[in-house]
Amino acid sequence: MNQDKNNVLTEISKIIENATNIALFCHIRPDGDAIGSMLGLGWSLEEMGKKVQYVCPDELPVQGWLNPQTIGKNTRFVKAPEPYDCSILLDVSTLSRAGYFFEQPNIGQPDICIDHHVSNSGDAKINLIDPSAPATAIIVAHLIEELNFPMNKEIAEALLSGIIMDTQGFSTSNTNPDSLRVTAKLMEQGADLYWGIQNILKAHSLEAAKYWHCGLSKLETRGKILWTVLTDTDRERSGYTGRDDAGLIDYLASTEGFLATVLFNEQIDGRVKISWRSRPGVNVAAIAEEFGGGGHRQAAGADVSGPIGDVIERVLARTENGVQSAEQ
Ligand SMILES: [Mn+2]
Repeated sequence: MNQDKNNVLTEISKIIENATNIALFCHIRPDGDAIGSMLGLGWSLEEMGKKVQYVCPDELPVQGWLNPQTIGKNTRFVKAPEPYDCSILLDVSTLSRAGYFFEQPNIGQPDICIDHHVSNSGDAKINLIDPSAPATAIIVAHLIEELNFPMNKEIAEALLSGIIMDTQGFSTSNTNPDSLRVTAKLMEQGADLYWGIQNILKAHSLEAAKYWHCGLSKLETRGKILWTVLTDTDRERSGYTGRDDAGLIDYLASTEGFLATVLFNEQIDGRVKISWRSRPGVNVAAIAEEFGGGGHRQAAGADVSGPIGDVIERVLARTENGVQSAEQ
């Protein structure tokens, strides 16, 4: 480990040691890694006797995350925190991704940010960022080990759930030996890999299957781009209650013959949530950033306001551009 990272860990250790009431924040429209990282770190801090607030500024996803109740834990999520003496952002690439909370006046800078997004803007006082980690949960697992924080089966299970989701069951191009080493250690603590893959990654409802049907029936192509759209009507028709894509983008991304996949997901507030997936060589994080979003080279997202037809046209044109320059 380099000296910089050692300094950052020492700082984090000092801040946490002096704190009694810690607010953890994940990002809007949280995913399995955001929640798993928050729960894993939070439960470890609770073992140390800290009061922990689990701030999730948005609706919890319908699927693809570890619900504490399923492993016998009774953890409560809140939309906004009560007063705290230390704040930690997890899996949050920029402050606006933490929701409206930090946009209010007199809130101040968050104390710590732990993240793996290549687009992270370093908005906290102390930033522990590792873009080579396929999941924020992996960085948290290292932090817990290196600072000798408490670890147990539930903490390991929460962290493993984040790793499983962000690596799509160890199948993404950024899955590296370290992810597998960390996973092996979490399994030695009692985390159940098979349970996680079946119940967090693969499980879905009948409504989700019907919702997929809506998206699949509208599949379109533009050159080497595969794309589709999910609308509010699709949600109503299928009975799917989530505002996400129920994981459809990751299925579409494996379609042979395409370099990029785009999914447009109409939201109730007039915005369109866009998800990109790409083959190595096409950097969709760079494209997403131009639309105010961010993410990883092979998986990125953005929220764009405007009539859905206009948004689709602008985004596809820009993506086509990215795909063409990768082909040259
Ligand atoms: Mn993540």
